[in-house]
Amino acid sequence: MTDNFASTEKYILVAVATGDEEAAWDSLDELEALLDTAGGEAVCHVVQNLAHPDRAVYVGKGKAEELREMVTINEADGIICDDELSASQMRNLSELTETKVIDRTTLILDIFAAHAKTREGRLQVEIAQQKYRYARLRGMGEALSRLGGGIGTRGPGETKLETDRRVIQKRISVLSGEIEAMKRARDTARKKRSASPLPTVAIVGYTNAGKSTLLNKMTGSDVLSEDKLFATLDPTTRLAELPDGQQVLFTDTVGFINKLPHNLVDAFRSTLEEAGYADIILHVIDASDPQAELHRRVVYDTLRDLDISGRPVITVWNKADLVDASESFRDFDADASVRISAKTGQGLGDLYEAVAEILRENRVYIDKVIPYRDAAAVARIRSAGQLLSEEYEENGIHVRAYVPRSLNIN
Ligand SMILES: Nc1nc2c(ncn2[C@@H]2O[C@H](COP(=O)(O)OP(=O)(O)OP(=O)(O)O)[C@@H](O)[C@H]2O)c(=O)[nH]1
Ligand SMILES: [Mg+2]
Repeated sequence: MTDNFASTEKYILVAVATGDEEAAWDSLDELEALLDTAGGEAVCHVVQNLAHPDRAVYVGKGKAEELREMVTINEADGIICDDELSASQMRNLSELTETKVIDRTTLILDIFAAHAKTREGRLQVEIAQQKYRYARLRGMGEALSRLGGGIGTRGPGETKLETDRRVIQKRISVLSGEIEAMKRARDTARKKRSASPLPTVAIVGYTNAGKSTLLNKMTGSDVLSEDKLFATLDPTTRLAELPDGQQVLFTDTVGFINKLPHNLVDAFRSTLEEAGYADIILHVIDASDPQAELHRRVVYDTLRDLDISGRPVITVWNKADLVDASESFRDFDADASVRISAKTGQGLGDLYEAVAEILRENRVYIDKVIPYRDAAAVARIRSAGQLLSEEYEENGIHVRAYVPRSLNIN
């Protein structure tokens, strides 16, 4: 990702604490991880306590003055603020500090732009970027030209981000049309799949929790997993077999983060909707992260924003190899809770058992003779359910099995 730059860009990270100062420092650590993922480097963290962010400048004027000096002393390329800024805040802060100002949203969008691989992912990121720019171009003035190139100005693929509002508006409507068409195609594909349904499990969670590592461990695949934020953007589905022989489809999804830009939630709504159709949601949490409880809440809030509810949830406390065995982890909002290490494989048996148990509850027992002309139904039972016995009788195949309710074997 740093290929575009001759040298690493350096930034001063700034947050306004409106209550819990500790939380503001923690959030800056996360902002630094985001910047690191984007290929930049943080030179220092600054927190200002205010009743609320300054409407005109974000920080107080005096603090802006200090920041200007800090930029000079540290030879920083700019300032990154830990909230989403309005156009005028960005312009004013940029004028007062005489440097480039980026907000948390722009930084996240920049990472998404670099990590989007599929056509749909790229469209989704671009539409979020264009909407963000559209809402701000008019008020940004000088601040926009200060942005120049580098972090905060990169679009997905070859796309150059536009600076003309009319052009942007047209582009947004073209992109929306394409995304809508893809959504229709996906709906059709889902309907087809449900003719022979395997149970599906959606893996969700905070970014860097270990979702992709878990998918790889369970299904022997090699989805990119790394110690970077938002390594995964595009959903990947893989088949796994539970110890009882039941086949299940697992889908790895994009991670969530605190203060996830609304435009991004909206843009990814259609791919994340898939999770809403899953039989089970696996909510992966990095149990070794001191912020695990905050992450847990952010994930539930984001799922609610996406209207994903009413599915059974298994909370997966991951990275157990990094936490003390005596520590206890619970999630009273979940239907089940397991402790695992996706890295070592510890606890995977419990996870499979929890999945199998929920699937069993979703199951009906059948004991019937299926006419020979419907023999295809037996194949469906074999792949989607658990075939206990089959006997070839005069009138057909006598089957005893557990099948998903959705299979509709009559
Ligand atoms: N020690 C330890 N590290 C783990 C474990 N699971 C994942 N990791 C590490 O955590 C980092 C993030 O893992 P990923 O699987 O990429 O996380 P993700 O949830 O898919 O992250 P995004 O796709 O970026 O949202 C990687 O460096 C993994 O090696 C675990 O059980 N123990
Ligand atoms: Mg991932």
